[in-house]
Amino acid sequence: MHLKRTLALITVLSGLVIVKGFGLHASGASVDPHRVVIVAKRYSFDPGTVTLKKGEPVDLVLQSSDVPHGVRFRELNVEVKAAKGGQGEVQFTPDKTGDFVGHCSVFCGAGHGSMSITLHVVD
Ligand SMILES: [Cu+2]
Repeated sequence: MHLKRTLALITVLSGLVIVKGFGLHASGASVDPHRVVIVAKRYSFDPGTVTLKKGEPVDLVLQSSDVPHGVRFRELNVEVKAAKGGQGEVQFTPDKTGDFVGHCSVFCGAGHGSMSITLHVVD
């Protein structure tokens, strides 16, 4: 009996979440992905932490202010590279919450190994 009731409640609640999700998309002011610009320079990314929403498309722009750099989030299967003084762009939609550490994916010198950035993906 209790299990049945719990299941019914879960069904109702997940229905609400789905409706709410559609509502948000339908009423969204913009369909453009959220644009996030990250500046890379020896040996850091600015900003060092970026907060994203799970399920929300993002346009990640990497700009280099010196030598070529890249950033790779292995767990999210996302990578973007920027040429010397240039920029690169990648679109993706985070599909899980958590903290994902990205590392520079183009060797850029002595401090290359310590170049990292954290993506904070929230619900
Ligand atoms: Cu590097």
